[in-house]
Amino acid sequence: MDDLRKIVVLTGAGISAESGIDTFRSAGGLWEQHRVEDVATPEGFARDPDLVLGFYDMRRAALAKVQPNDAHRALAKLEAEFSGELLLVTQNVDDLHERGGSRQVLHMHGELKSALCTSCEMRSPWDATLSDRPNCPICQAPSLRPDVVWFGEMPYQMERIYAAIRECDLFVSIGTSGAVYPAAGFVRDAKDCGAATLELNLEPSEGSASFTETRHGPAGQLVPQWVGEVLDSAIS
Ligand code: BV8
Repeated sequence: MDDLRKIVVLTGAGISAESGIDTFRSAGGLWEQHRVEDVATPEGFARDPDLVLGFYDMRRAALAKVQPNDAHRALAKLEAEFSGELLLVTQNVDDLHERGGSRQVLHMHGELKSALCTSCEMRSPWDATLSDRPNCPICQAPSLRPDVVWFGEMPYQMERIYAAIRECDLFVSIGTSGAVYPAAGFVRDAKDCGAATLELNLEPSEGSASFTETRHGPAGQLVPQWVGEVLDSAIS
């Protein structure tokens, strides 16, 4: 852990699991309740917008009932106290990193608390429902959709993410199954650029073999422990 200067952290649904938010692929997870093709693709939205808007309204409303956990708070502590550069990239569309104290969060798959207008293509902070077809606050058209990246759509800020991965000393993946690209490929990109790679996950992911080190257990235990190691080694 010594002379760490640049860290990239990628999080997935597993970091929010202990807060009570369903992951995608665990038993009873989000995708078991809905077919991905029906609720997380542009085609599904075109086919049945009410189903999709209702799916995201339900998930947005559920945010009010959950709290960040020790893993979110530990990453906020790392951001506040690490003397080097940290980029926190999340695949999650929840706001638990921000509510856990992180100030810079890159939501590569968008956010539940943002609405995208398909008419003016502007984004607006959004805490309410969309299935009632409210007007876009900017152009007034009733054309708002969830500001999330569906399958087949380009994730956000990819250039910024790849630039940080190319430069980092350490890439850490937390709570993701490594099933969805391009995020699932970041570990190999990091290794190709000479970075050390660490997986913190409840169980081996699809990409575990690509990591230099893997630790398995709940993020609420593993992440505070790892952050403590990084900050202690920086002091010593
Ligand atoms: C794109 C937002 C191209 C919406 C999501 C081959 C190569 C490259 C791409 C593809 C390919 N084949 C198909 C594709 C395309 C596709 C893809 O990867 N498909 C997969 C199924 C193969 N990818 C895309 O479409 C992406 N776009 O490629 O665009 C392009 C190019 C040019 C121009 C235009 C487009 C876009 C993908 C984004 C989809 N949106 N989310 C929403 O949230 O509703 S995906 C969604 O699932 C998440 O965001 C996340 O990214 C993904 C995976 O979820 P995880 O976070 O990993 O959660 P999961 O449940 O799977 O795993 C949880 C893990 O946590 C588990 O391992 C578990 O063990 C662990 N865990 C549980 N509890 C705990 C824990 N760990 C620690 N502690 C605990 N307590």
